[in-house]
Amino acid sequence: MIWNPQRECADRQQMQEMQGSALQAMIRRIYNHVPFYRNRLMALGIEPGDITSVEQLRLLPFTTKADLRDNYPFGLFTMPQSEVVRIHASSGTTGKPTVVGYSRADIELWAEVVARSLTMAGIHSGDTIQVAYGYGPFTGGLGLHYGAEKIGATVIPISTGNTKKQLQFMTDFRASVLACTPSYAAHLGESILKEGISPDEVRLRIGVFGAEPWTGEMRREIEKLLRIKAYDIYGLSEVIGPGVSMECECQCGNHVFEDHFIPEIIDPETLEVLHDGELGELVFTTVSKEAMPLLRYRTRDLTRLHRGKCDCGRTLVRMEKCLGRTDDMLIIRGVNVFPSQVESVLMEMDETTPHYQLIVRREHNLDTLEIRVEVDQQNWSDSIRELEGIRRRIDHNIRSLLGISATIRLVEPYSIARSEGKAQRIIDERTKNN
Ligand code: DLL
Repeated sequence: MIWNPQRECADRQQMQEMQGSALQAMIRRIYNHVPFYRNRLMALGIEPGDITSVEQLRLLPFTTKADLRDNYPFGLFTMPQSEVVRIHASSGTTGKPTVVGYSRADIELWAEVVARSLTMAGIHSGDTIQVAYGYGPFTGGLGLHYGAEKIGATVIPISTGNTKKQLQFMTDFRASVLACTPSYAAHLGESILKEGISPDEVRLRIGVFGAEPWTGEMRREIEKLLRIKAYDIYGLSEVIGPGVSMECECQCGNHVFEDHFIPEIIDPETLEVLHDGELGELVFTTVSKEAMPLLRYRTRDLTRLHRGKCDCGRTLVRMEKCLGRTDDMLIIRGVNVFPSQVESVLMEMDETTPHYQLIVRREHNLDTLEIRVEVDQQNWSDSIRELEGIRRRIDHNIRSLLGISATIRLVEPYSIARSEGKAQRIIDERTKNN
């Protein structure tokens, strides 16, 4: 089933027309109500009436996370507080949080795109959805919640944490869908085994996982652990939250809800717009949000876009699974590496669990990498020779597949802290050393 076939299956020309007129209205809105944007546009000699088609998007200025910080907390809002019905915030690693405001129509739009997302994964009113994303300023919990209610599913708003209770609700209330981060899904999967719960008591059939990068190999690992089909949901608070893009049953990339969020891929250095199929930084323009629209917002996420009809019937542009964030790229002896590439190598191996950490240090101006890999219970042995064999194999695979050398450190089962939200996979000690 397709939630909104008129929008999700529109032909390219119809889509561009929709985008063009929505963009025009959005430019007028930010020009009239947000001094930051008015100044930017005026500096380029652009007036609202000048922008009539989506092709002109590339003439417009970018918005960055720094711009959001500079206008903290409400400087980019287009409306008075009396019309803003919700505020979310994402806690950055440094400094002030990023604040996002929603009008009543924005909340409705959000529920619509999450309803589309859930429907895309084959979820319907007969499902019971355990929402184990955090409820609070983080957009995961409430975002999934409203979308799940919109499709008429039964929601278990359990939020994150308290793994024992998660398992009790999952089995007693017969949850058929689990929504949480992939790392927490992996943890719940291993906890089911650890608690000795019979797989027949778990009725899950679908997982809706996102909020952090995860590889195809991790997907297979989680699917095996939970005996489900796992789908990728992508989003970011600045744009709306979860529901910016979602995988359909063909699983050939995430369909972007481009009637509301227009994606572009740019070269992060030259800022030039790249062609479909080229890897670069994902940029979004929100054309229908009211309270805090964003013009060409640089996400720092790296991916590629693909157009062309999908077997599911949707024509919405697809984005590949994110390779990582520009700020997470490591340069190990001249080779560019993303943590997700390391994850692919580790998850291909049978002896490891889905829990690992990368410790990055800088020595003599070069990044060095230590990989902490948790060995599973079955393969954790007292024999140094056996463990050394596993270590050597990981070392060999990392070297031959990624072309980098790293220090591999095996650690015992359950020794890496489990995350309930976004996993902290990278421990960056570079700033301390410099
Ligand atoms: O993580 C929103 C969300 C909640 C998405 C629940 C999906 C599910 P933020 O906290 O603002 O919002 O973080 C956004 O997380 O720029 C990506 O770097 C990363 N991210 C989100 N989804 C995915 C995904 C939420 N499916 C940032 N794959 C984004 C890879 C993802 N990275």
